[in-house]
Amino acid sequence: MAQNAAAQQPAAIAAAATPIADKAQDLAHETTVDAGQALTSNQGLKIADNQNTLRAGPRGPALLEDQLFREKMTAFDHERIPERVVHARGAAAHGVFETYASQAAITRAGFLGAGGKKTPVFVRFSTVAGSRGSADTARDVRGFAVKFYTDEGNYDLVGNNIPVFFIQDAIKFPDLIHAAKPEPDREIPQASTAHDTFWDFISLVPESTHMVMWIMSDRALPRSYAMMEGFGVHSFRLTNAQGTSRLVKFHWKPLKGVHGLAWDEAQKLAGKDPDFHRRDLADAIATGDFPEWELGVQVVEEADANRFGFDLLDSTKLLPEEIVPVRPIGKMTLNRNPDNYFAETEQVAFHTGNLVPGIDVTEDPLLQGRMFSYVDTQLTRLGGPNFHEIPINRALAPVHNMNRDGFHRQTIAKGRVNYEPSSIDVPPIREVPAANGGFVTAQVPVAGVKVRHRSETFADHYSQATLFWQSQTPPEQQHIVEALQFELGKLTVPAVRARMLSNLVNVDRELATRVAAVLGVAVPAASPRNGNKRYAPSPALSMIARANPKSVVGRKVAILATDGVDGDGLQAVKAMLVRAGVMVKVLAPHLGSLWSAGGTPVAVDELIVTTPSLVFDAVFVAAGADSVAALRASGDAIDYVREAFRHAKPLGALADGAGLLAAAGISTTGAKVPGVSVASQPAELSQGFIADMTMHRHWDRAVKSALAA
Ligand code: HDD
Repeated sequence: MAQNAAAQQPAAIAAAATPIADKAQDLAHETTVDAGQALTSNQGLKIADNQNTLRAGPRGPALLEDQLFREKMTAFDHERIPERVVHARGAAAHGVFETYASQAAITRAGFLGAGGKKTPVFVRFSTVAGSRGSADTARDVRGFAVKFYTDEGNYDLVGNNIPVFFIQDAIKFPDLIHAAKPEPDREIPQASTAHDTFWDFISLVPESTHMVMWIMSDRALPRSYAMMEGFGVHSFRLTNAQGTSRLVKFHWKPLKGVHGLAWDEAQKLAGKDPDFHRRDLADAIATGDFPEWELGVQVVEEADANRFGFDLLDSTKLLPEEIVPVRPIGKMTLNRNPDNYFAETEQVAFHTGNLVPGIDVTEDPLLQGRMFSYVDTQLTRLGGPNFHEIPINRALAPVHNMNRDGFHRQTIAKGRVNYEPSSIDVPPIREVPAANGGFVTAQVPVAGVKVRHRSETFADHYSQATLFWQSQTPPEQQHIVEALQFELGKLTVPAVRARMLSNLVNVDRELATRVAAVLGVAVPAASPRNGNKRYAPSPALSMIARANPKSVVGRKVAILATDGVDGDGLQAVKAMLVRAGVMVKVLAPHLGSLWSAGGTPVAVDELIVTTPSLVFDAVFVAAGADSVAALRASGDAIDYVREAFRHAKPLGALADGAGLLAAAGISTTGAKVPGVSVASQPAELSQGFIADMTMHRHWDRAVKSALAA
């Protein structure tokens, strides 16, 4: 008997060792479709009455024995789990990562080992400071966390949309987050850094200055998750089959280019459509406009960790792409929306320690602290140590070990042996040598005396902040200045404002002078600063210099019209835009259909008052004398185009539609205003309105002087 069992086991193990290729298929076992089914209790009991509690007579008190009421109410009372202590608000999607060509020369990671190799992924984007119900468009860093379900186990790249971080050592993380989150006495403000405690902390921690420049830029106001870069932030390690390890920085480059919102727009969106980014992501995927990124690497020899004038173990520094180029190694496509927000997006758990053979961590003191926090936090959030069994977290690679029991255990591990080594089960559960795919830590020498001490190589806190400022185009610099004026203008403690200006002077005197101009404070003298490395400006750090002015696919356009519209003209404009891949909506003062000067009625998609210009990328005014006259007389329509103009969006009109732009004070004659175009026929759109849309925004408009909105 015993011999028989032993003979059968290798086949069983071989079958179990085959990874499932597809996460959707894996999750399918867990999904349930309730529609049309009989209503039951959790035990499968069919329920006859879901309207009335059990009570003593029709007007009598409820009875404690009502197990159906109690089960339902208990489930409801415990529906919520603690939100993430940071990154609480997020949205996610499934997708696939495809490797371009084998990276075996630099890493033995199997999912990077062959051209065309596809790996399922789940990606969660998030804001950091706001709570779960806060607005998507808060000025904040965005989380960019990717879980690769590889054949060798789950690999998590838990990054942000900004390549550097506020602090150098994880021991400061709780302080940073306490300072950034709402102030503890009144829990105000929600999802905003514009308050005393945040800037108090920042002003006392000069290493945060570089990151502050990034969050004051439009990087902190992405137009779409699909239009953000992503960064692994830290230096990680890649190790190849020969055991050679190198340092690597990971980059995600969006194929839609990198674009931002206007600050005024972001604030208004927080009220009008707080779900702006999650809606945009879900809609894009539902309509087949799949967000895509290339994964790129900057690879550096271990010996060069300090060669660039800063320490590659310091997460407040970036490695300029002009010094070490980013080499694309694969493409990620997000192509499927989650079926259930809670089960997938809320319960997904990322961890910097979810590594695969060939990818490892470095001694970066920020990353080292993260290696503890991510599992620890899930114990409270997901209620115990078995969160790896939750379907969205479950590896596609087979899982066999001696971890047992604990709250909410799902797996039923057969047999008596829950330890190793053992001789009772034949063959026993076994370790796997590196040569056969086992994980081994990168063999790098470390030595030292135990100290609480920061390396001198981490001491230069300003040179890269200066690099960032000097790499921005004039409109981007103006946005940084305005953001700092706004944030520091909100402070109630003057000493904090003054201290921040002392930091800014160390970045750039002109920056500090422009910020100080509206704050009513003198520009302080620069204080002695550690390090003064001079970098050549890096165009890669500018969103505008690196804009991707090719495609308008997925952009959203509002066409304004009302009764008396030139229907044929409107349909021709719409057809041209749709052919270019644009999503078009007709907006009018009333729903239903518009009578058309040309005969065919035009269907209305949305009301002008319910769907603000904020949720569109560009606005177009249809032709037709009666339609234009009515819109010119409408304050809502005039505000609509003014607001779009103020937010630097492309504006277009067909023929006499230009009358609405003129009524809003936008010049359509004489010298061309950037991003404003009038077509006499629909065919002219490709050279005018659509060409203007490729630029996404026309930040070079003299916005405030041209139009006091
Ligand atoms: Fe973190 C969540 C990214 C520093 C501790 N972090 C979290 C998420 C992202 C990041 C994207 C959300 C994951 C999700 O969608 O579920 N964190 C970063 C980056 C950092 C960083 C790019 C610096 C380079 N984090 C950091 C430090 C610590 C943490 C220094 C603590 C030592 N982070 C956490 C956490 C969270 C988290 C408390 C909260 C929820 C979670 O982990 O699952 O463990």
